[in-house]
Amino acid sequence: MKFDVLTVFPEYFDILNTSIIGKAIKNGQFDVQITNIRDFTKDKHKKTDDTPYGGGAGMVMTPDPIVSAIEAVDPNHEALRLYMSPRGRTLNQKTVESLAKEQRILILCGDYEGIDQRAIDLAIDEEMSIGDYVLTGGELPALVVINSVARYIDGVLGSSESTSEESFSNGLLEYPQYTRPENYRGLKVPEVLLNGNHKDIEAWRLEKSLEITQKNRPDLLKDADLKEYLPKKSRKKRG
Ligand code: 4H6
Repeated sequence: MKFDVLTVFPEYFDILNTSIIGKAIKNGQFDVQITNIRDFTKDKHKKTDDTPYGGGAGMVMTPDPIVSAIEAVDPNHEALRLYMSPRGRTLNQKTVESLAKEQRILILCGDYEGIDQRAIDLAIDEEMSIGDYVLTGGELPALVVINSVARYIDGVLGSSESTSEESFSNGLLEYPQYTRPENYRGLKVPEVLLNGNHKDIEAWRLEKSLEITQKNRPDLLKDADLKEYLPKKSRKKRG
C-alpha cells in the first residue's frame, strides 16, 4: 500500500516516523510519501494562496501548484485521489476497509479557507470528511485516514490483535476490558471474567456491548449484526 500526501505543512507528518506505523513503513509493507505543494509554485514568492473571487474572509489555495503537484506524483492517475474536506462523505469503518484494498491512495490536504474548486474538478476523485466538525486544515484528517487504513496492513497490529473482534465489526460498541490487578482501589474485575467459562464470558460481553451501544449510539442497534450470537443450529434459518 502506497500513500502520497500533498500539503503545505509537511511537518504534520513527522509523527509517522515515531509511531507504530513507522515500523510498517520500515518493514516495507507501507509507504507514505509527503509532497510539499509549495515546491510546485512557479513564482519567486512561492505563493500558494490568494483572495477569494466574490469577496469574503481569508485566502483560497490557488489551483496550479496543487494540480501540478498531483500530476507530478500520480501522472497516470493510478491512485485513488482523496481531498479531505468538511463537505466530503463521512469516513466510517466500512470505508476504511474498502480503502485498505486500494494499491495507491493520494490525499490532498486543504488549508486556509480551502482550495479553488477547479483543482477539485480537475484532479480529485472523492471528497472525504472525518466527521462533522471544522479544523484549520486537512492534515489531521489525512493522518486519521492513514492510521485507520494502516491497521489493516499485515504487521501493523500484533498477532493477538485483530480488526475482526473490535468495535464496529459486529456493528456494536466494544465491551469493557480489564487487566491486573483484580482489585483496584476497591473496584473489582467482574467475576465472570475470572472463572474461564467462555460461554458465560461471551454472553456477558454481548450484554455489555448492547448496554453501551444503547446508551451512547442507539442509532447503531438497528443495523447491528448479531447472527454470531444465535445458537449455532438456528443461525441459518433466522439468517
Ligand atoms: C477543505 C475546505 C477536513 C478543507 C475547507 C478539513 C475538517 C475536515 C478545509 C477547509 C478541514 C473534516 C479550512 C474550512 C479552514 C474551515 C480544512 N476541516 N477549512 N471534517 N479543514 O474532515 O476553515
